[in-house]
Amino acid sequence: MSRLVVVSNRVAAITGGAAGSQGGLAVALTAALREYRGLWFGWSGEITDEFTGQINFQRQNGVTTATVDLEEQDVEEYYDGYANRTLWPLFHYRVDLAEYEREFAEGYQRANERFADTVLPLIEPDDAIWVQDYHMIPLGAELRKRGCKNRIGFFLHTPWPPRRLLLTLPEANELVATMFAYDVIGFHTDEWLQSFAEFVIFENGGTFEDGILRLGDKEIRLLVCPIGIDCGEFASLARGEQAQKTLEQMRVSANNRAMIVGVDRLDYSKGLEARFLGYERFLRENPDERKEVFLLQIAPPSRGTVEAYQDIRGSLEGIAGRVNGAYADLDWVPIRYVNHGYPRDVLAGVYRAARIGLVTPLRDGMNLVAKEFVAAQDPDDPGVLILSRFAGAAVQLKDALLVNPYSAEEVADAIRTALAMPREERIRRWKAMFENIQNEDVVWWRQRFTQALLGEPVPEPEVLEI
Ligand code: ADQ
Repeated sequence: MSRLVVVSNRVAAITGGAAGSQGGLAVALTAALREYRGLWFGWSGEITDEFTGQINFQRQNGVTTATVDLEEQDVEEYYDGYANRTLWPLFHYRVDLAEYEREFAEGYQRANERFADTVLPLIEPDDAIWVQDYHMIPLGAELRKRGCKNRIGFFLHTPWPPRRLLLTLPEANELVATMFAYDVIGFHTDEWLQSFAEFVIFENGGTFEDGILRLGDKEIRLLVCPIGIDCGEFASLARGEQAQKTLEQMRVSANNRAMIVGVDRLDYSKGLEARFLGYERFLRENPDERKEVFLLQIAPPSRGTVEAYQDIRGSLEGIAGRVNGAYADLDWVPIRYVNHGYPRDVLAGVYRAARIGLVTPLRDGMNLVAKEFVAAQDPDDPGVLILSRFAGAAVQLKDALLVNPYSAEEVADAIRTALAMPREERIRRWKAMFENIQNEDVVWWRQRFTQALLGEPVPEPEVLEI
């Protein structure tokens, strides 16, 4: 292979991997690109009056990025529209929130054609191409239409919904058919992979055996490839100076109370309303323990132009206000609700200061916060992870307290159990989870995918089912 070409909706700023600045995915892809002298292509995030296809190249820390501006209609229909109002809710089982508009589907197709036109001249015959996520599902097919013979892989960062749900999408079959252009398709869990295979076999025929989906003369490798974090880096971040400072601050402000922490983008898939209700139930049912705890929820707003995201913001403020109104005292507020992001080293300190990490998405492809929480703990006195069964991460992190996030009772019970958990049990559970996060880290993830993309044999991961 001469090079790796990564295509994704947005291209991360390549900062050279300085601790505290980059997210895990950016670190992972940057490292892969460095190893394979790569190119990273995507939308610049800028909007122009008319699409020109002009590429802006930048060379940073050994990686070349190539970005293109989009026109306003593309952003409205492709990004805000089909990606965030149609596919995101549908892929997270929220058919009630999914908006099915022909303009969105057309804009999505058009933007993908434009991406294909723009990136095609940059591709050399031996390059392997790695397309990322639900914004770009038809990109591989568009490249094939333009004569691209390279190996092309696709990785989905979200869940893949059951067939019955996916069929509510008017162009479900056409969209899925575009995926037959890929050589490899990767999912975080076997559950998402099986849903995809079932859809294809039911709707199109074909077989799925030994990781290979066969459709006529087409062969597509379906790969379980759970994303990890840079565990070593995050753990050392949590021991670093800034994290220690944050930890001390949190300890002082906690005033001997146990901190429960939640960190999520403000998104309906993350189960924040149900989480607040579960915590409220804990407060109601445990009057003696009430003032022994507080919940810190950090949730920076995202996708603010989409109505569902404005609604969830209002609703959460309502619940937090009600809970605080009902239970707060002169010296205690039960929910601290913070609406902005923090640098990763501060976040690491917050995780380490917490007695409980409360990670309860209603549906999540993986969920990296759960892994970061574990990586940041003090091995001698670790906090307890309460994790939704419906996050991809639950497959690997079986030693968390797994809960049904829809059940306020289960969430309340898990909080009580976590608070009472003896240190030996906390250590035992933490060790098992840390080991997994260390072994199946972000380097493992990208190597696994790139191996499959290059047609090399890839062993199945150890744990496949919950
Ligand atoms: P997301 O839905 O964004 O990712 P997640 O995996 O939890 O969810 O990653 C969020 C990242 O943002 C984490 O690294 C976290 O530290 C960071 N973050 C969140 N809130 C923050 C805050 N307040 N301040 C600073 N940083 C914050 C999508 C899928 C997931 C999948 C990932 C990767 O929805 O299921 O795990 O992609 O594939």
